[in-house]
Amino acid sequence: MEKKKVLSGVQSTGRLTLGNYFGAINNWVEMQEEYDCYYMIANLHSLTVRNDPETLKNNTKKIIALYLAAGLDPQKNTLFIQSQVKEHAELSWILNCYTYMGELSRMTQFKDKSEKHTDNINAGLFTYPVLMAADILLYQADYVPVGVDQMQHLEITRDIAERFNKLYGKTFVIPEVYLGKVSSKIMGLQDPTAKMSKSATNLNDVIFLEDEPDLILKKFKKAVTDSENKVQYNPENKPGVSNLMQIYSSATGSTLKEIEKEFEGSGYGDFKTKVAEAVISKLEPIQNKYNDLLNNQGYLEEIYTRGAEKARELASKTLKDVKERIGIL
Ligand code: ATP
Ligand code: LTN
Repeated sequence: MEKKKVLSGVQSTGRLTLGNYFGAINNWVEMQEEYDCYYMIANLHSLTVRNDPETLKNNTKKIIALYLAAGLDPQKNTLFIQSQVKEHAELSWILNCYTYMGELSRMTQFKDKSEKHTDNINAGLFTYPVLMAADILLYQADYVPVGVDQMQHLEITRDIAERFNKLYGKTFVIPEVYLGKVSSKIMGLQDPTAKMSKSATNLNDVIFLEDEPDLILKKFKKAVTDSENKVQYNPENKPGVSNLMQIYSSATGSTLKEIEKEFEGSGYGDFKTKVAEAVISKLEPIQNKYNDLLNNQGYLEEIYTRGAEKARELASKTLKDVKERIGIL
């Protein structure tokens, strides 16, 4: 039987965080045996905020290196850069004409980002979910592994696909969101009520995947908790500790119940050190491999060039079908 298809991606804006890793990339690694996976770097999506061109180029390559370092096998997965498969931009235009202003203006990411970048509320920021829908629908993806913050974008993708299918007959597979077991949302260390975000202004709020062990330990030591000194999962009343438990669970594989047991009677100081140590040992091999890969740019280029060729085979087929159905010569 043909394997089910999976597509996902991360933007190449800024440095990747522990949230990106536990919320997205780590789950992808688990899917590579069972599914036919396409993982891209959403560099066109990155243009919705201002970037320095050289930095954007470097970030794009860094993410490919990180995909490989995290354990994505280039033989088993198609790893590619969004801009190198022209069909994304082309389908995105077409789908724009099947998407309503009303539904786009309900997107919380658009509202958040336009509040953050008041000097640059560009049209791309508004139509961002349509490009994301094109990314997914081009590959007829059955599953899309993302963090919970992207669920709304998945919903609109499904709505667009269903609308199109109703008008022209079954063209697109209707994709489903695929959430990881625990860490579909890692919160900030300083503000555990908001997601850990690479664009955070307080650097102590975020663990970057490139952070050195000493810095990781320091950031965890400073993490906001509460005055109870009791390691117990209760996201509503104890958001800081609950978030640290989630992180520990992702790093070690222990369940939340097991963690409560493990730290029964011990204070937050000890717990925070253990969380930091678990994260450091999870990241260390990845960081080593990542640094090696960055020194081998030729290899990276080979991977993403081959990936784009493979991705184009499927993307061009879908786009051709779409054009025929709507009467575009
Ligand atoms: P920003 O924080 O600037 O909005 P982002 O990190 O959310 O950016 P992407 O890099 O495109 O944006 O996200 C890539 C993937 O990482 C998505 O699947 C997203 O859901 C996931 N992700 C990002 N932050 C977190 C988090 N704190 N917890 C869980 N998953 C996350
Ligand atoms: N918007 C996503 C990144 C992204 C994506 C995609 C995720 C762009 N295209 C297609 C899954 C499928 C985000 O995580 N911020």
